Amino acid sequence: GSRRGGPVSLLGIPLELGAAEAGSIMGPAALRTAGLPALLGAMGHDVVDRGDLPHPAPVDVAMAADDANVCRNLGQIAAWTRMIHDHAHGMAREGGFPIFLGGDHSLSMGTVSGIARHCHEIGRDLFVLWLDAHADFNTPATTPSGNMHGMSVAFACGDPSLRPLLGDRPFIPVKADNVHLFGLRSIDTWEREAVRGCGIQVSDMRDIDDHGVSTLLQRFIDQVAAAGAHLHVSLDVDFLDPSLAPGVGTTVPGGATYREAHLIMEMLQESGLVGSLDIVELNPFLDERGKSARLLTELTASLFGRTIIDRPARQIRVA
Ligand code: EXY
Ligand code: MN
Ligand code: MN
Ligand code: MN
Repeated sequence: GSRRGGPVSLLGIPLELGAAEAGSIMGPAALRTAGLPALLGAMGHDVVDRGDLPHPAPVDVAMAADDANVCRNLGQIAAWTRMIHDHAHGMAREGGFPIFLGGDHSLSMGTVSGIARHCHEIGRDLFVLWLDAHADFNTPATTPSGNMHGMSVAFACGDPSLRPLLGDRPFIPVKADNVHLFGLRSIDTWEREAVRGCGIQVSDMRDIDDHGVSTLLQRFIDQVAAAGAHLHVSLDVDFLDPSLAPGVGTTVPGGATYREAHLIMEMLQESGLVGSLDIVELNPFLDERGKSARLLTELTASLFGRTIIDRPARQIRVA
């Protein structure tokens, strides 16, 4: 059946400048080739594909020189961030369900800040589920690489050194307590210290092995439900095990299984709380015969209600 409250709105973001390796510029095209828009349409959703954002000219960024010098492609990433922020904010305001087709994970600086701005305007809390092998919590002071896709969560949570990326746009930080890093298994030394001190929620792979995705995710869903909040999901391809999804430049062994990933999507669907989605880091140049793009399409279908057989609605427990 069709979702209430406006169409599913797809926006391609062909960005690769935040990553070390080229190729995620082709991500949006691969997700369309894998049939993502057509599948959602066939499931009865009203789908609008807005095409791809154009490549913006770099902008000046009023960042401390020491910080600016370590950020690779800073002027271009800032231009993308501002443009993406404007689109995400506008799409959220229009209603409907935005899906951002990446593109590397630096694009989430724009999507999360744009959604956060809209949530702030309507007085609604925002929670973020970050499905990723990495924490993406580096700052210019901690990054070992200078790659800005490793800084998106730090930016979204309000790191002051990254704030100038957004220029004169109103910046509404996401509360660290409302962010859940799920699937973590690679973190840098100084990044780990920053994550420890800030209140962000973490389910690393050890937690997932000990407790299972169902228990851990249900706890978070209950928090979002109790807050009556908007839930934004940011799905990095490297969350998945590399054997399932080799099409990403930053594979880390020991990732989520096929069944864990589907269960997460089905639980999120049943929660009815997800309002926006990033699908990021797909690198078709590294993929094997479209395998990763196809899996992401299947997972998106699960998030939008495809099940093996109809299931009774899960009782949403409000804490
Ligand atoms: N933590 C590493 C860095 O900051 O360079 C690797 C970041 C990879 C980020 C990928 C997209 O999730
Ligand atoms: Mn990431
Ligand atoms: Mn990652
Ligand atoms: Mn399924």
